[in-house]
Amino acid sequence: MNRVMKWVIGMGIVSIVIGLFLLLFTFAPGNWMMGNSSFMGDRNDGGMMHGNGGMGREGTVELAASNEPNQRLPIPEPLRPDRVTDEALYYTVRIERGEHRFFNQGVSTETLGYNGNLLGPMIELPAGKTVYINTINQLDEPTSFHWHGLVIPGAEDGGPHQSIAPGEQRQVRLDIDQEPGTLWFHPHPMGATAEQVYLGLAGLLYVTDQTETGLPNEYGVDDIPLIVQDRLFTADGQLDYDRQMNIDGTVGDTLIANGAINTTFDVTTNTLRVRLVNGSNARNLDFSLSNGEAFTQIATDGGLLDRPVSLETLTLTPSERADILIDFSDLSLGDDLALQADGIPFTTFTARDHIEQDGDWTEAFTEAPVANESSEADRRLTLFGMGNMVTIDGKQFDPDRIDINVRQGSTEVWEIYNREDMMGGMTHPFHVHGVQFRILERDGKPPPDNERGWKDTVAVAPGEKVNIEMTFRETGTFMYHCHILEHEENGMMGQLKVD
Ligand SMILES: [Cu+2]
Repeated sequence: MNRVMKWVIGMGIVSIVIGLFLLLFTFAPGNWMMGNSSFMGDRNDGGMMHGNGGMGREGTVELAASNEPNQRLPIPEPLRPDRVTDEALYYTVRIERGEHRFFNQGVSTETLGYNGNLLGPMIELPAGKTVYINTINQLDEPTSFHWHGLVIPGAEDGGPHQSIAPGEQRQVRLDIDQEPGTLWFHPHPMGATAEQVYLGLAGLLYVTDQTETGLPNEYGVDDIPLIVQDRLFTADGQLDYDRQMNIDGTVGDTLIANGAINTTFDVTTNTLRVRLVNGSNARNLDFSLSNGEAFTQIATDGGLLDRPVSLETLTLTPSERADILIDFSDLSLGDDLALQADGIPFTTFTARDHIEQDGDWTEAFTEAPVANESSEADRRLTLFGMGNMVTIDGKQFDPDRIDINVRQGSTEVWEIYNREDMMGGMTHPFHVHGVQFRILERDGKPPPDNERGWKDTVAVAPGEKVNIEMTFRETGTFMYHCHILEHEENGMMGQLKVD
């Protein structure tokens, strides 16, 4: 063997050793952090979740299938009004500490909830009515009640300026005047939003009206909500926000639907309407059916789409919603079909009956589509950064600074630009309080068909420019921010004042 050959073989061996070492180094922490989500080594030691740099960010913790036994999907109870008059409904919502059993065996998890241990009731808000909600804070820390997606004055909006001290209560007045849709409510206090949501605070708001659309609308039967969230549990089954927190968005390996793991639902009709809410702190969720078949999206954040859209995959970023219809008419009785997020099934539907529903839901979409016509931007906003260094227009949130002033009744087009950083950047779900908007353009092109409806949150990918158009009907101070809750907390938020 000549020297050249020896050198080649030698270098080959060295490369293999280095390669093996790199492989081990790359995958060992991954395996250590993945695995099965039901009982759960404590995978957080060593600070792997903190400051994960450019390493995939939201992908730091992968979703994993859970081997928890199946359980029935909890359906949040509709909240009974304390009182109803011809013009008004009166509700009471209290925030309280609780305990919830996520796991078949083992411990209770310490949680937060609205009128209960976890999540909250479904609050019906009939269009045209005034709704008074007595909000009570039974925690030992400040909170607020933010009505996400409602078009209401800034003073009722429940942003960081409407903090409620421990033991205090406050009545809000909500005049409901917008399209029927699936909205939600959650806390929004300075510095504690992400943790309070993570521990369980999220509830449903259904704006309703009397229009007969033919769409499935029997709550809990052929029309069900699905608040989908990812969570990471400690070895003793707790949600420990301080340890699990990630400055670029806290993510988990376990999917919960309406607060439960591996849920099942019996379908007794041909068509099931599912109102999806991505209630995660930070994770984008790609929804699909386990049989690969298409489903039909009929609504966006704030109301029905102009036209129903057939999709095999639907991505929702944190706080985005979508109503979808799933067709069970081709399934045999007893057949299962699972809804999955990022390929991980989390709710299994079983065809139990094939009852034909009344009405023809396609008639809900007979109106002419609203033109999402492009027009010149009135303002340009730039989202930038990651971790603690997230900014909008180079600034971090200051509660004493108004960033944008607009006139009541004015209509504006905002261009939202997500400027890439050296690592490429990440998608920011951009949310504006107190309005519903239309997406006019994505990078100069019309939005996809399933975004042609009312929106209050829009995903903006790295490098992308999205134009949205909105009319400011209500006065007051409103937030606009990234709905990755940790980015919001880190200052990726501005204030808009409408006079
Ligand atoms: Cu963000």
